[in-house]
Amino acid sequence: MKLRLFQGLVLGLLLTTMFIGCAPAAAPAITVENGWGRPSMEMPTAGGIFLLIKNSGNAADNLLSGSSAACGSIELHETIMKSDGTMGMNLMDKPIEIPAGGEIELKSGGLHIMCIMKKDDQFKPGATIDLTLVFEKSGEITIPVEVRMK
Ligand SMILES: [Cu+2]
Repeated sequence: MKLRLFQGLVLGLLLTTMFIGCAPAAAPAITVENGWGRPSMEMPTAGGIFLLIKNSGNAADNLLSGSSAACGSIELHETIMKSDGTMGMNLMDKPIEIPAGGEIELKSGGLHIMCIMKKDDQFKPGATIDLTLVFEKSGEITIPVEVRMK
């Protein structure tokens, strides 16, 4: 009887150890691809930046903000239909969520990044600029952004 109890304790301890050892903490795994930018037709001092964010991890992450030496500031925008039927854009009032195991495409006519007060000597077709994105959990990720007209 005593041996049985001991064996049970050892087995329980072993299983507990295995469980803790095998359960990875939930975390996002973010990669950013296909970054490119285009000078804005409507706003001479701005440029649009488009890219694909993938999350192969098992927890969501949020894109909070960004920065680039080629821009005075970086804003997260969404494209909206205005009440008069024309398209416009809004500054996002919340972060862009990248779901676990999912991806978010920032594209012309949808969610996108705006380079505000672009530096014309850097943000010009043919140039490649560095863009740093700031994620809530993954921290800073810097990618190259090729500037072109289309
Ligand atoms: Cu915009």
